[in-house]
Amino acid sequence: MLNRRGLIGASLVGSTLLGAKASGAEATTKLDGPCVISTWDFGVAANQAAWAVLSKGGRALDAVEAGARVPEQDLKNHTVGRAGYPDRDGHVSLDACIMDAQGNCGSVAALEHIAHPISVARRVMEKTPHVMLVGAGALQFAIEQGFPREELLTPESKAAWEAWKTDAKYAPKANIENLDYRSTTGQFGTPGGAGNHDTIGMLAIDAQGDIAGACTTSGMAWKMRGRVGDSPIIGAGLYVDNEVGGATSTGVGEEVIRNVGSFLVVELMRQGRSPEAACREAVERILRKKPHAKDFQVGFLAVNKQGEVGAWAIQSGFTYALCDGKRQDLLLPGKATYQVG
Ligand code: SD4
Repeated sequence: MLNRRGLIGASLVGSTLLGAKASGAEATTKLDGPCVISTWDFGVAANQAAWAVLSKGGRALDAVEAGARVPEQDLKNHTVGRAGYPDRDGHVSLDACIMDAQGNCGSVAALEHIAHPISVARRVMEKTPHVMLVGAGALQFAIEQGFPREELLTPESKAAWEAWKTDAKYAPKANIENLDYRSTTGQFGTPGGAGNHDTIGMLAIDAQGDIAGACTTSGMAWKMRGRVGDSPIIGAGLYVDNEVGGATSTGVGEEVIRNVGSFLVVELMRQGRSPEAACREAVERILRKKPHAKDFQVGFLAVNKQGEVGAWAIQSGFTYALCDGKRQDLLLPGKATYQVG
């Protein structure tokens, strides 16, 4: 079980356990062999589900799908998948994408009534000539594929929405992923808040050295109906290039889309930057264009072909989970341009 001490402890042992090497101010965490990384505290449990696939010699693609399904079905997680906070009209609408080592990808956006959008995204990739299906068409496809149609708005999420409607302000709150998750799981006793966004981005390397990624979210709570964030956009919320590595993002998706963030991180790694340096440059590109974005949160997480991992966020508070054959429960704080709190 993780606790605040566990987080700090993990960050200290992580470097030796996983072999950090210092290069200037930068430290690189390297994972060995098959491995999986993902965003936020709830990434630990998701990684373990992915590890169950990877440790048996399974494919990275199967691993990231299995991993992403964990927060999708976690009723305490507002909001990836079921139990996600709704849009301002009370509709839970989900975004997800998946990408494999061959450059195949699939995506769904503004999908309602289906608890596992990541699996629908995979079907889009494997069963259609398209990359992306949205809204009513995505729902129709999911039902044709045999996914059950469900009511995803839980009583708890409905109550949060009713409470939000009293002042109905749309104000994304930095790090709500952890604040809210920790308050509902009781892990940290950190005060929760009117939760408003939450995403898992996951990247895995399998025993063949192939990389795959997945990203799934209910997006920003209280968003406008029809709003789509970065998470289902290939190149924004997720990108994988099997020659180079993969990247994923979390936070205010509009800022990530404007900069095609995950593609940028992968291209910077291709040019020789470490995962951390690439994530940092992608964050700083957002800030250079829009200095007031410092009040938002955006975090990038990346792994290169050698298993080196790095992350960077606008604000402190971002965390990411790592898992390989040596350790399956590591959680590290993301470095950030601005320290808050
Ligand atoms: C979005 N990027 O819909 C997502 C939200 C998110 O952590 O990542 N929250 O904009």
